[in-house]
Amino acid sequence: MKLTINKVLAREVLDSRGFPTVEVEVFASTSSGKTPDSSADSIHEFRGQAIVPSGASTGEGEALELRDQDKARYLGKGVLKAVENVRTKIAPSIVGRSFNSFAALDEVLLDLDGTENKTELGANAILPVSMAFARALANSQAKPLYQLIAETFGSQGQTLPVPLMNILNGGKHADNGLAIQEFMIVPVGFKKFSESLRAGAEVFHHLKKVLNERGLATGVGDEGGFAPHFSGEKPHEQAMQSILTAIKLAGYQAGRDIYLALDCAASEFYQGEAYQFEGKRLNSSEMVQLYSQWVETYPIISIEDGLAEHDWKGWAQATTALGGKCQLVGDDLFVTNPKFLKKGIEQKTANSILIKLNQIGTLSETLSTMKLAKQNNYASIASHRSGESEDTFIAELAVGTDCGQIKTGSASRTDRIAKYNQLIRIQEALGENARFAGMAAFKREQRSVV
Ligand code: 2PG
Ligand code: MG
Repeated sequence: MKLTINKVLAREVLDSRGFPTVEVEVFASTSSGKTPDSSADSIHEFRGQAIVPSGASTGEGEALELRDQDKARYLGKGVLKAVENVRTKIAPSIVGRSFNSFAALDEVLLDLDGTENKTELGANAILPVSMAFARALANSQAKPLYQLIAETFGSQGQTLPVPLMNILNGGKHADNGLAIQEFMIVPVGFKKFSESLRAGAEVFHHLKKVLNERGLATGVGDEGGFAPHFSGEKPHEQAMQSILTAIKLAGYQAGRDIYLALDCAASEFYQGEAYQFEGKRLNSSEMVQLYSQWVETYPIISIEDGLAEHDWKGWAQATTALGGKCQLVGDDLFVTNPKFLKKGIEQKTANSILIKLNQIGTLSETLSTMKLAKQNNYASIASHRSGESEDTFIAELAVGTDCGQIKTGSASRTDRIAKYNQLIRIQEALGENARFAGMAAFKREQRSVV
């Protein structure tokens, strides 16, 4: 059944860092509902709402995030131009029109923009419309969003993802001198999502005690993880050691129940063809050697952006050395864009991709990238941005595509917890059909190929 768009509202709201972002509401009705003689009551109007997130360590190839650059407002970060683009360019082109899928609406949005990187309208104008319409469509069909996504993607929509929980923050998300941006725990060895989440939260609380006892700060960074300033030698290993201690104190076994994962966001410390790391300048092979040592020493299951986005040679070395042992995730490298993912597949670079809707700009394109990943046995990880909101779209995306992994921050800050809580609700709604991805999500041979 087609859904006719009646009204599109857009407004500037704030993200989790207190900077502006765009919220959109779409109001639509089923075309059969509106007959000339129907009473007001029989017209079924459906609503969808969405807020776009915003990154700090962004990849160069990301779709454009349109900012006003007016220093008098929000330090230049206002999004009134993007809001205006929704109101005056997008809304007039879609209001009154009917669509039977979100792909059909997305096509119109893409045509309207007409540029490769959404530079005409801004991805932060296009994406919230795409997301909000998908929600309105799911509502009109009286089904949860994850189910609509599953039907479109051709999946079952019953897999609760393993959370990759960023409990120790560094890089651009903290001011603590750690080059590596994210130290995550990955509670895989559990039967249910809620048990995995519980383990992760317990480790987070124990980590607070571990840091407290060492006299280290326990304030949290952008993604809700602690951001302590480790002094002395090898601060990155101190970070991993502290997490291992917390896992033990929480009563879990590292390397069985819970693993570690890193997002190095290495483009951020790559300067003049070298990695500025713990006071040294390391070349790509030295960086790969360091990761190899770490993978031998620590139960690391996944490394994201271990090399900079333009260092494809370094990425190739890393994939040869570590690709068989560890999940290697391209974030800034692939920017959720099929063009870059194809290059990675052709060159056998990395073996997984981070999925961020706002890097590419529509739900349909996001699903195409995930499809390409699946067909080539690359794992997809549904991901938040460091600037988030109460919007829980990525929880629906993770379950809907059965991708098996979600990266959505630590066990604190409501912007992060909102996604976990939505997954708990979905787990309950799925009842006996709910599956937890567990270790299978990290095993190439166990991931089903489309
Ligand atoms: C990342 C993300 C999310 P940002 O690098 O993976 O954790 O950070 O949104 O700042 O790009
Ligand atoms: Mg990243």
